[in-house]
Amino acid sequence: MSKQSNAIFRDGVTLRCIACNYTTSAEPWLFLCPKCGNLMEVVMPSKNNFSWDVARKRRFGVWRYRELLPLSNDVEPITMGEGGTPLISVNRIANRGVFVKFEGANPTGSFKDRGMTVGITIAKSLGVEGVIVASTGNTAASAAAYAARAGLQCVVVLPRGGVARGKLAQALLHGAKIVEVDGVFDEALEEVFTEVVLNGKRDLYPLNSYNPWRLEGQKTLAFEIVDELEEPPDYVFVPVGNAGNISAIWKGFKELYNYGLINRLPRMIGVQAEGAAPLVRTWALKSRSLMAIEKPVTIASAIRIGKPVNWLKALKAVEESRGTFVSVSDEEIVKSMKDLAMYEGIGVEPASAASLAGYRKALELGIVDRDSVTVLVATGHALKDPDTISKYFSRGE
Ligand code: AN7
Repeated sequence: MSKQSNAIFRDGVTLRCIACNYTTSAEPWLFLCPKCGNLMEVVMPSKNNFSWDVARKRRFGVWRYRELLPLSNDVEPITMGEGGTPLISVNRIANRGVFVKFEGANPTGSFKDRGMTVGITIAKSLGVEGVIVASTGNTAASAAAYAARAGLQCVVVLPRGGVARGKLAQALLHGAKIVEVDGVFDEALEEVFTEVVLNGKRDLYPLNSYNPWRLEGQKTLAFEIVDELEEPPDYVFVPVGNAGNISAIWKGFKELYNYGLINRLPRMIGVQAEGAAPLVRTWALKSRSLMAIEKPVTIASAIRIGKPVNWLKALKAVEESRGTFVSVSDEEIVKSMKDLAMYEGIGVEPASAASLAGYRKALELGIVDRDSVTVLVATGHALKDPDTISKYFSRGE
């Protein structure tokens, strides 16, 4: 290792188990609790000198919130100006007060860049040869690009035939080594997890979302929403696959609240596709173990995931925020994708349209009301998945 790992992190940052609360020092390679085997989360110091006024003089994006991130100030980030995405009002398809946070505007076209700038910065400081991820596509595209920028190798493990064409093209373009697995994403993740986490291989740093450090970058999505609206919204709708993002966004809001930077919290609504809805099932049955889906099916390939690794984090996020999980059909996803595109000019990939579809479902079910301030997180760009567009959209006459 080229550097003492504790020099990477801000003083006072620790890791805590999400199940048994076992707490230990900040450590880049600790992903599972040594006591009970559950996932770890990053705990920020109890005091923070972050100020909106100081931060707002910096470029809008992930690193604007530097004091709220766990990396020490003298670590030089590997960055492409990720984050700083537009919050777009969608008054033609919804009431005033409903906004789309368009994550397709990130450097590689998805929210994954927020986490990758932090994850790759850590990998670079560790002096490893490269990084490895299992992915439904966007994590692979993002890891490949940021690894290239950092001069690191990148290995991506993908479900064969399960990755949208634009994402696969990005992984190729940035020179990642592509390994395909026969099976769904869950099997690809299992493979990486066994190799790196359980067998303790340390030449490649794993950047899937069981890595709590990567999720720290993704919590900035909450900071940006508050930064722009100047207060928290009532509801945040997030498409859920491996469930890292909804957990990270909630963590961001909670930290702002704990530091006294906001005085109330939004409700988090997780949206899954009907054929890939393990968390909707687990939530509905009030189960304390995951109701996994063996063969997840949906056109939204990004969230075609049956065993979300962050399931417990996400359940806790939704429970603490007094939110809920809803499922939407592929037809509802396509309809929402069309409406965003044709009435608002916002081009998203299918998984991202799940937020709007979920919002419509929640209105129908009386979970939200039309006049609430609501943010729909549109996680990835339309160009990620050109084949779905060709299949469902006809040429205008
Ligand atoms: C567009 O790239 O899991 O619930 O391997 O690409 O944090 O998993 C992608 C996930 C939503 C779900 N929207 O986020 C991967 C991967 C888009 C995505 C999600 C993904 P999580």
